[in-house]
Amino acid sequence: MIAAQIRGGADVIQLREKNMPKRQALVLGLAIRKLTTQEGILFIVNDDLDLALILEADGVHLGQDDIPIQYARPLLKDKIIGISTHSLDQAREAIDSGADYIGIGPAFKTETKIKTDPVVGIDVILEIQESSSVPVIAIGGICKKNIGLLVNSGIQRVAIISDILSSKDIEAKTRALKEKLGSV
Ligand code: TZP
Ligand code: MG
Repeated sequence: MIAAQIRGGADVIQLREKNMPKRQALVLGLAIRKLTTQEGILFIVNDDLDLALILEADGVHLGQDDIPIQYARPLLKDKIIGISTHSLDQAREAIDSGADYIGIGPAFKTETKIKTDPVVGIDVILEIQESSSVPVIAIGGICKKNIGLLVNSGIQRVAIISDILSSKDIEAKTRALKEKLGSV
């Protein structure tokens, strides 16, 4: 699945396995690291600082309930730390605290995350993108049908789970989404 996403044009792969035993995630992560290194694609580990370090990932992605960045930074050093945000205030705080990129969402309603925050308006995502010194990635419920709404508003980067992974042809779906996104 990951190889197909890379062939389709994914720029970054995130390992996000909330319910997988850590040993299994480690084995999966080793394979992803090997593939992403071969292909020259960034590899980010969600939630787990230890896995990110062991796997020599390019970085870690931390949510609002995960280890705060001030504790993660000394361990990750100059690797990438991304932070999930769900409002203008959280986005500003994440950027001020030294995040290398921020996720913002949910942009639309999503079934993927069990406990989701309220939908963040496209206008708020744009406002954050315009004032941000680091890349801003919209996430949540983004699919082939609605990505145009974001792109037409000027949103440049997205993270997508279910619309890609539920596709019969993962490579073609990733490519179609990437084409709609245009080059940034
Ligand atoms: N954070 C906000 S929404 C979300 C995360 C991790 C889930 C995104 O998944 P999908 O399937 O692309 O809506
Ligand atoms: Mg998390």
